[in-house]
Amino acid sequence: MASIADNSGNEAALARQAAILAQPVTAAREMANAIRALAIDAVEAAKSGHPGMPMGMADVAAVLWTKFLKYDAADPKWPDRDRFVLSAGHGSMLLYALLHLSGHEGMEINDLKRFRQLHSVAAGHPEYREHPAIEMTTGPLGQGLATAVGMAMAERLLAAKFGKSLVDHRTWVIAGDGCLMEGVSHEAAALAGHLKLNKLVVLFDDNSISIDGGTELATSEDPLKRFAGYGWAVRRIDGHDFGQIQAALSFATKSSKPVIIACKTIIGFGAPTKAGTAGSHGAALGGAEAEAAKRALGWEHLPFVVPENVYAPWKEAGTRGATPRRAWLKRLQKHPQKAEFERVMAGKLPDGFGEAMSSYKAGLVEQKPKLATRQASQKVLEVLVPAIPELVGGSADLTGSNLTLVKGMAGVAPDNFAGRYIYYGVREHGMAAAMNGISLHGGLIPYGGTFFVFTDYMRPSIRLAALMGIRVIHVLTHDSIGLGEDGPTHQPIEHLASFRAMPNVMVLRPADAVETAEAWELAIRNITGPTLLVLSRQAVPALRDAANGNKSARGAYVLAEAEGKRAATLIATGTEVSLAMAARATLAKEGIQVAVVSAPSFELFGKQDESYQDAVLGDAPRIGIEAAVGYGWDRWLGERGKFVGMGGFGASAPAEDLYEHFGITEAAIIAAVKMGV
Ligand SMILES: Cc1ncc(C[n+]2csc(CCOP(=O)(O)OP(=O)(O)O)c2C)c(N)n1
Ligand SMILES: [Mg+2]
Repeated sequence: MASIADNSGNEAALARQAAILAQPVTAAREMANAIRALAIDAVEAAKSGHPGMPMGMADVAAVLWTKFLKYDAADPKWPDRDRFVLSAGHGSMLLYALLHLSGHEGMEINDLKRFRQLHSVAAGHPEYREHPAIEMTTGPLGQGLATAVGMAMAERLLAAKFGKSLVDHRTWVIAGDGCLMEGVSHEAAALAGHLKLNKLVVLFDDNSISIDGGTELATSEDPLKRFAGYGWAVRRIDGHDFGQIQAALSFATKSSKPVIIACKTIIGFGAPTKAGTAGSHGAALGGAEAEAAKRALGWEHLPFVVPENVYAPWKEAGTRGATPRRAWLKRLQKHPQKAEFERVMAGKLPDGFGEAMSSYKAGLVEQKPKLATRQASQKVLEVLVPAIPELVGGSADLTGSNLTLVKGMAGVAPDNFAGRYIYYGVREHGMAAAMNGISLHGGLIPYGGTFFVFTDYMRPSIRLAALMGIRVIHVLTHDSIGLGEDGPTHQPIEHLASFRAMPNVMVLRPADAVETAEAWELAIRNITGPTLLVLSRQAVPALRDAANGNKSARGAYVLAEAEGKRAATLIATGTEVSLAMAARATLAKEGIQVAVVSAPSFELFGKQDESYQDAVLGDAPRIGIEAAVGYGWDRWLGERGKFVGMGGFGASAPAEDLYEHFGITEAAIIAAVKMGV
């Protein structure tokens, strides 16, 4: 079969293509050809990009966007629109062409001419926020499909709450061979099948080609059998036969299960020599091949020119949703839950949330509970869950350890979306992607739990959340060697450092119950990116005397000032803050006065002005204390600083023995202070 540098072996595809092209060009094909031509032209102009996928899927996409997808180009944020996710994000020109042709403002022909250029809305891969009709950022294969599962879940959850008259839409996905090979799509598809998300439809670009060549180089599976096993309805069609496409999409809208339609297509459809080969996947066709492709398609127009008779039906398709949208607006006006619906869709928090938190924190200062911060988190949830009805929780099969479930939260089940708690199963990656989808859909705030170490299984989705700037909250317990006996496989060591290195991720490692409440407040209010709540398995004493305001909001603060001039500043996070406090007390008895800084969030501290940072960090020698690797601490410790923490992987033993073994002790802190005095 063909490999990337080799266009041979595509005789069968070329023969099939020739037979299709021998037929007269119908109006429907011409509308699809507009997509192909724009994709060819934009990729030629940029001298980079992926023409093959848009050319292959143009027919399917055209039927979807002209006959089935519910949208109104005049209002791409209409809450009850169908969601369209291009999971095969490399085919971005397909989406840009669709948006342009259907008359979306802000995706003009000049934008397409600037495909892949700096500040163009038509970026290399679709980017959320570049255009209001781009539902999410895609490009890392599989993420789109898995995120779409979350969108479809959100639709069901909101429909259960507000009724079908306000919430009744589908989620459509275009995914390729690559998306279906990626593990995350397996997790997500299994969850979707279990939950019977029947308004989710995946259009599989079944072209049997990826970058290295024919997919038979690497896979022998029948994905439809796999999806059928997950509980999906499956169909196989010729992706260039308009009758079959229409029939399959119609079938999809009547299914009681999620639907996957394998659309047998020819990658690069129309290209005279490169069609059906990996050669059309990810490079400009080249002048001669591009010209010949357009000729073969019967498209005789200059680059970037679409004739009026093709624009007109496309624009009409873009307004198909105007009447249903107006009817929906009328229903909204009369709906008894109008105000609540608008509030949650706008992402605004309910009145009273702030007061509920203030009185809860005041109680903590009184009671001074000794709790693991994961337990403290559960106590916060007991306040938040009733106060914020749009919170939707869950865990990847560690509910009893993450303590993510509180009273009054029913589980979500295939036939019951009135619940608020999702049993994601042992699917961390699928969970993180689905949480992104729930957040992107709007109307809900997702949180989900697992062990901190297993963020390794979720990193690609967390990174996308950071890139898109969306609110998702990860409850990550068992945050260090402090988890003890489960040993080094379960003990996160480098995870704090690695997420601190990831832009736009708010990492919070609270030290006691008050800081945990503050961390949750910050997470709920962080609407511009994901928040990681990094929580302990083991108990910590209460450290705070006052809880007015939110000290954690500045990232780091002086928890206990030195009595007099500082001999040193101890900077610690999470469970190690109480260790620093103990060392401070012992040193004071010896007449050595040190300050303790609690630093729950490096990101937030990094955003403070220099004068605040300087005042907190002080001039005395600094000692960092954290049961993790010291990577990244230099920024706060300076040249004379010392670090008390981990140098490598942990071990299996009771937590106290491990702290002793790895030298994260009061004695070690005291010794470090004395070396500097
Ligand atoms: C997670 C991930 N791995 C690798 C890539 C690089 N990549 C982009 S497209 C592609 C091949 C995808 O094949 P397919 O989905 O069949 O797309 P087609 O070639 O049919 O357009 C690869 C490996 C990626 N974008 N994401
Ligand atoms: Mg493919």
